[in-house]
Amino acid sequence: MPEGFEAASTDLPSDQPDDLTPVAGGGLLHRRALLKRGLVFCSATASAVSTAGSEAVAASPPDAVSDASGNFPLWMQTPGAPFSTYGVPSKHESQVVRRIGANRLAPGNGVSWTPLEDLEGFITPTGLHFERHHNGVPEIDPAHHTLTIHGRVKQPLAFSVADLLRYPMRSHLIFIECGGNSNAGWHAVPIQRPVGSFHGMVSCSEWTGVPLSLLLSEAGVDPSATWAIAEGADAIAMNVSLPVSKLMDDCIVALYQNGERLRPEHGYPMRLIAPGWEGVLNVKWLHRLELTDQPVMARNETAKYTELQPDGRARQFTFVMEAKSLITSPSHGQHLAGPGFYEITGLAWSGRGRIRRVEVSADGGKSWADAALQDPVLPRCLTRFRAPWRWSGQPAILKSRATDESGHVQPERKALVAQRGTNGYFHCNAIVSWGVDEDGDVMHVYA
Ligand SMILES: Nc1nc2c(c(=O)[nH]1)N[C@H]1C(S)=C(S)[C@@H](COP(=O)(O)O)O[C@H]1N2
Ligand SMILES: [Mo]
Repeated sequence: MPEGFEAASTDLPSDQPDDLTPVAGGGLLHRRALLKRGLVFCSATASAVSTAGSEAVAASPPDAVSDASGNFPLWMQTPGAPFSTYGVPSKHESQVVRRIGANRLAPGNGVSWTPLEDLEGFITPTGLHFERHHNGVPEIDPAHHTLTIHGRVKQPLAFSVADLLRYPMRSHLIFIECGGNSNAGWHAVPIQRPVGSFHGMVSCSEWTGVPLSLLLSEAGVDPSATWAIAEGADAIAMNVSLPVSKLMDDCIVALYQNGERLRPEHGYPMRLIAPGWEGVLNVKWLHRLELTDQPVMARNETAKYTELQPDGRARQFTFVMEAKSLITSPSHGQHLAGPGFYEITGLAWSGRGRIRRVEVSADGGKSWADAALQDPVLPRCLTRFRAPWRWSGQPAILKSRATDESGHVQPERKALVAQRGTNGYFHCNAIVSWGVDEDGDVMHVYA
């Protein structure tokens, strides 16, 4: 444990007044404080708009449905809009979109980032799940798409979409994170962008499909088959190698995302899901799995997605995404309206399993307090954490630090850089620091 560590007590009786006593430096309060007492953030009801339309109406006196002068808002004076066949967000939320960073000359090669700072909970709405394509989104006719399993198998098999839809399925509620997520963390100077625009290559969905172990067993895996080459049906025929043991363990051929059939940008009609492993292994538009006795040494496991270390050698096949966390609020670009109570909240995840603990610091890492982990805390899934904080109005530095059930502790940036140098580009899981200045403006800092 680092110097100055001061864990929050977990066993205060629920009505202890101590909940509002700081448990760490910089004004961090016990994680239960916001749950135990109401804190008035909103303006008094006399000036507030009516509460009609919410559950509160039934319990409120009749005059609470209109404002103080007895007027109803426009939307209470005419019938509402009719039904829609497929819902879309409110027009008042139209600024909540993926931010695109693509190659100007090849606009299908690039990224679109999840706006993490605008979202709550832990599920990413499908339309905001980040995208990473190496050569655009193919328009696949599902009637003419098959998944072929061949190579070191007893009998090669080809599965149509209709075939796969007849198999028993299972769901994984998991994150997918690109190995290149957060790579601006390697820059010498902290990048000043909203959190989603440099950490937003992580998203969380429910993926449903056919366990690969079923399909491989049908084809009959030859004992000499230790690796498989997975290839997509995009115009780059993107391919990677995975150990057969992972495919047999928990991989699925996903056909559904968040309950509906995959969207084209996420692999329609089928993709590989490799829980907890780096994004590139989750091959989209999957059409071929070739079992072999060695990796194929494709571009995406040699020239890319390997990490040059200080000793001149490169790490390769760094499959697992290590424990990581970040505070999404307050975060870069946000503004604190004034001293007082705030809920610090963010996301934590690990490719090795469940998040066991998230600590937050409001004094640049001198002292730490345990954040509350919001249920559910699932393996290899985003976990939402929360910590109450009383900002004094003085400059503060906020950090979060995740520990997973394997015992991996998210490293400080300095320690990670000392270990790996700055040429690695991938797998940056360093602690993220946000500086709050005396005006309440929040910036990305290295601290
Ligand atoms: N066929 C194919 N599969 C692919 C890619 C691709 O370009 N082509 N990109 C990979 C990378 S690098 C990542 S991070 C994930 C992103 O998945 P998503 O776009 O559904 O978020 O898909 C992977 N699968
Ligand atoms: Mo990726």
